[in-house]
Amino acid sequence: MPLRWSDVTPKKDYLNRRAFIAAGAAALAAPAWALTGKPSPYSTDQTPNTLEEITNYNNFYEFGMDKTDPARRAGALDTDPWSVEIGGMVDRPGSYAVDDLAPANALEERIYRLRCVEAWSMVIPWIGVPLAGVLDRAGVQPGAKFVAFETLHRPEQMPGQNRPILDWPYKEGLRLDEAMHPLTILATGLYGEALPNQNGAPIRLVVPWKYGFKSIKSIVRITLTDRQPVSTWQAMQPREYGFYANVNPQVDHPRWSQATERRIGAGLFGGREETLMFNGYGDQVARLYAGMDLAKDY
Ligand SMILES: Nc1nc2c(c(=O)[nH]1)N[C@H]1C(S)=C(S)[C@@H](COP(=O)(O)O)O[C@H]1N2
Ligand SMILES: [Mo]
Repeated sequence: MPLRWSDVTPKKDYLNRRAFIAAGAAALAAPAWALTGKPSPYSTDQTPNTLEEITNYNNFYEFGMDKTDPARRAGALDTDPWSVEIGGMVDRPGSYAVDDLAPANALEERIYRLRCVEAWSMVIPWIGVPLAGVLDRAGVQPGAKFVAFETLHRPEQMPGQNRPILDWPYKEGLRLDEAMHPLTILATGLYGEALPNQNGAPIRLVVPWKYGFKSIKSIVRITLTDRQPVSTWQAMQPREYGFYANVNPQVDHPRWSQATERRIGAGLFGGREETLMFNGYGDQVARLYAGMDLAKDY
């Protein structure tokens, strides 16, 4: 049975959280959810990483390349006001507010594994909404086959964008059926709070069966298209990073094995875990790739 947030949260944090609610300390991301703890059949029952781990070990190159750079620098990003431009092959293009895309009463908790292509992993209790519902609201037109995403470009607040580390803004893409899959969410929170900036505030993609780089942060643009978009990492190193980027222990990165992973927080003696096909979500997503050669379409 899927666990509730209160079951999986270390007692200390849970009590802190209760104190936080009692103090009415903030406009919470999900007051309704926090009280009902609506569990999800899509959640793993594995123990989530701590908030400390999830918010201090990040990849967010807009703030630097070290794992601790985002925690130190992303606080400077102004995420309010924020809007997401939805366009391309949709019936209702326009500028959507975050609260409009992910209203408090629609938020769900999804406890997902996150497997970075660098071979480390975490378990993160996201709060968000299925991307499918957002796309349905925008009205996907019949000819659309892919969804392209873009991160904010604001070098004044994202110091990494002043350097040619990547081809800014960061871009990602999904095939339409991947985007519509019920596991695919837009997250606006984690651990029952609004999303910390270093995790991609105010709204980011989470696609748990793909390498972490597909889960693009701080999204400002979503475009429906009939052409396969080129994502940032794919454009940088096409031999190393493909469009699909499904977690696959049988297809090694040219420079390292993908057979195992290091769970953050497992400690020095935690050992490595076997990486699972589709990051363990194969029962739910393998059908999307029937007939494809995943060594070729990596
Ligand atoms: N815009 C943007 N999105 C991004 C990245 C980035 O550098 N910039 N890094 C990606 C990578 S490589 C990973 S593993 C995840 C990490 O998410 P987390 O820091 O919330 O765990 O974010 C992904 N989304
Ligand atoms: Mo990653």
